[in-house]
Amino acid sequence: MKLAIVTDSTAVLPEKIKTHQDLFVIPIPVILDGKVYNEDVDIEANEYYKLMKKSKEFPTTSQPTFGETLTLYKKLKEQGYDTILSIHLSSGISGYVTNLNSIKDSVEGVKVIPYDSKITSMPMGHMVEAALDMLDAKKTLDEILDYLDIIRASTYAYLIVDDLNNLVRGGRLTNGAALLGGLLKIKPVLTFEDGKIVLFEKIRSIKKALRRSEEVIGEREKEIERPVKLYVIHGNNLELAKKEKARLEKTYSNITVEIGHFGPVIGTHLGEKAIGFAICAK
Ligand code: MYR
Repeated sequence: MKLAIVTDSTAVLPEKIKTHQDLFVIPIPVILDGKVYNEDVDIEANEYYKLMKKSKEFPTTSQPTFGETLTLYKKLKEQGYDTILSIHLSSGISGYVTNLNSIKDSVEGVKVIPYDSKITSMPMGHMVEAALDMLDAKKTLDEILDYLDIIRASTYAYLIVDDLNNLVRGGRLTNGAALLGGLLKIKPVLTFEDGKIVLFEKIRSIKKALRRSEEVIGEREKEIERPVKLYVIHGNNLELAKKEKARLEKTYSNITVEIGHFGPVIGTHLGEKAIGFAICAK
């Protein structure tokens, strides 16, 4: 088997794997004032948040086209790959990974396995890293998939957004319409449930929402019963992310916290200043 790992640009990848020879990243487009930018190819987070502030229209995202995806898969066949594990953002927030099922048999002689990470961002980056580490350790495809399932089943994320408007308007908050009017001004903690973003708890201040997220992370850490990865992820809010990292490392002194940022695609849906906490098995 010659296995390629494909992911999309919403994965936050550890530096050490970015140049791995068997890793390929498909960019997700963001559309701002009528202009299409491919994430991490045409635009990166810092510039995007500046443009977003000035934009006249509400920004949106779209899925990579079948054409682009097939072009990549065919290129991988030409490079000698016979198996492609395509690890992507949750089917609960984008139709992309589900849609891949309709093209997975289009490249003759290549087995394509679309894998729904049920999450995105740093925990998805960790899944990609784990898959590559196992590939390097000559593990079988089934062993890799089994391990990805373990990480996926142990992944929890909690989000606090500065303004719920982006999530509700972009349609990524399940039952979001029901919250309109009532919750837009408060700071609820959101979570992922079966890959979808849902309300976790209604909380009225950012401070309380942060303290509640820190607490619930500790509860999840006990449940996971394995060494964990813990992430603080921010949308142009590095100072807050650093404070949260320090607080978490003080409270859970056995865990190292990694900081990352939400890129343009996730930034479009969470808005600027969002902060996320994610925990999963190592
Ligand atoms: C598409 O338009 O289908 C592609 C991109 C959809 C991205 C939706 C992002 C929602 C916010 C996710 C927050 C993740 C925090 C860990």
